[in-house]
Amino acid sequence: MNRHLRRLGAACLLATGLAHADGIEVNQVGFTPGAAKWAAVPDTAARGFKLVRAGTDEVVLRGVLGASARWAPADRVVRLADFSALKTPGDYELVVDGLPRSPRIHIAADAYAELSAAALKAYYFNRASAPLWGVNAGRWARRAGHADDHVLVHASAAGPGRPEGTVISAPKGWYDAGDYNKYIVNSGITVYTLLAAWEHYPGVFKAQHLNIPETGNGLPDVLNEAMWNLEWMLAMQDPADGGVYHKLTNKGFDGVVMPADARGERYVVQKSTAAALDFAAVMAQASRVFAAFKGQRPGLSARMLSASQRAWDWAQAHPNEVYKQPPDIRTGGYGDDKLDDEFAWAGVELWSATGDKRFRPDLAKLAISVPGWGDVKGLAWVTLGQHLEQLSQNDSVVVKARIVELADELAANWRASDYGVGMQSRDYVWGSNAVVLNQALMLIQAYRLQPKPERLAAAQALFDHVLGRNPLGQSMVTGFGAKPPLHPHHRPSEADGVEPPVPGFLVGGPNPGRQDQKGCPAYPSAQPAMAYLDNFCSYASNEIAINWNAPLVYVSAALQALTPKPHP
Ligand code: 9MR
Ligand code: 9MR
Repeated sequence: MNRHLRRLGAACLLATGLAHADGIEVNQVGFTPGAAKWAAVPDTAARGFKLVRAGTDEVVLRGVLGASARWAPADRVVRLADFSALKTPGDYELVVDGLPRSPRIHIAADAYAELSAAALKAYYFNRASAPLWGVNAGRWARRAGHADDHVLVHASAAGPGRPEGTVISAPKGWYDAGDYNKYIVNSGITVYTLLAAWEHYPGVFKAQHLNIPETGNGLPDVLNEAMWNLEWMLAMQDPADGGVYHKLTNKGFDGVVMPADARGERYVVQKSTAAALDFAAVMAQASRVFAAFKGQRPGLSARMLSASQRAWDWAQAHPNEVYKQPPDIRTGGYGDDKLDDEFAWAGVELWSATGDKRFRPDLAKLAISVPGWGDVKGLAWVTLGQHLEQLSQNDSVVVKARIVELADELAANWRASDYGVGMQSRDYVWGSNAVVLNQALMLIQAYRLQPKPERLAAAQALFDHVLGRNPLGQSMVTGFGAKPPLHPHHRPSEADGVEPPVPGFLVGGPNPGRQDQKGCPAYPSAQPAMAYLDNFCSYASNEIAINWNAPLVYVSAALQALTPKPHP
């Protein structure tokens, strides 16, 4: 395109307010050799496509484009190119006459090793209460923020043993997101997903060395990193009654400063039923996981199990303490008034850890769904599916059937999608990229029980969606792909004076809700799958968050471990 035409293009874009994604869209990080592989091609008169060795005209594969079809979530006409037949490791480009070449397509046996390690290291970068040293953090080294050893008990959390203003200590943990607060509810699903990844794919994580301060101490780094948050969570339980504070927070959000320069007073706020149950679930799961490391961590597993049971007992006695934001607190709510899923999840984890039937929910009455921070019943099914040996024959039939029922629905969405991605318009909500990956996570659960190839293919398609096969042609992970996010709503990335953002973070993604800061520029498109803005001001589409990164860790490890190796 000459400069004149390019300007004209820009003018059209301004005039119509529409983004013209005129490129070929493809996963920009790569594929394992045996993976299903697609690219999306803008509507074109061409019939065929070619794969060439990157930077050359050497053709390695030819194929025919799928029919033109309009994909509703973006209201765009596209054609699909299936190049799954290309299984030889290397770097390629997809070529269609009349269109610019695709971004580089990388095929390698270890295609996701680096991504999965970076997605986990992102948690290290979000640690509270510790300096990030140059040897571990490179150019993103920074001073410690938030010691959290002088935290005030807020009026909403006061009780006889700890009246308002009592000073407690609850250091460590991860900052939740682009803000510097720490929330138990969101920690629940996050730690669960990381520990599940470890339980399901130990081989991937044993091979991983994150270069964090604990690396080499005899624990795998995924557990070292999870411990950073688990230690904080343990300190959020009131020893007097077993109740768990909903969050540790400032009164309002900090300015755009580095952690060390954020000096607001810190509070623990209201004990809630959701916090107690999410805590109980994760501590029971962690006690199971750390039981295998009694040598390295004597007493830890038992301590976690007893903390879990005390939180469970508190929740039984306080079954409806819904979080209500006090008037002087303005940070994230994570409020949830539907608690049966939390009860079921905590019950399943405690039952799995102890074998005690009194914890077990009635499986016949427990529905299944794609998990999120406020809907955790899917996590109960993940644990049940992983521990079929603990179940009766009849119950294990129920568990398999329920997981397969959800996966079949997700696979059907994928089959029916003209873009080859099972997301529906309604799925593009605040944090949609995590909806994408949690859908993939649930498809993978069914694949683990019954390895039908279409389940893995549908999961791969969802994974591709956040790595570049989307109508924005955008990788949604900082530091990865040809066009990654550059301005995430992440205070350290914005305030550190380092050009690239901290790597390994999944941004929230397209969200037509547009609940952004006032004055944030218009999005390039209002279409659900395109309502995204790579700007710091757009926390509704471009923030990062611990619960969103966790399925990125899980799915990248799973696809790395599960994708069958092609026959030579
Ligand atoms: O940084 C905050 C982010 O973590 C939240 O998701 C978001 C919505 O609650 O709010 C952000 O903080 C903004 C605040 O709400 C209003 N003033 C500007 C803040 C961002 O710079
Ligand atoms: O992920 C949360 C999303 O589901 C909610 O719609 C949104 C508004 O309540 O809040 C999101 O969580 C934010 C939290 O409240 C504060 N830290 C940043 C989180 C991600 O934006």
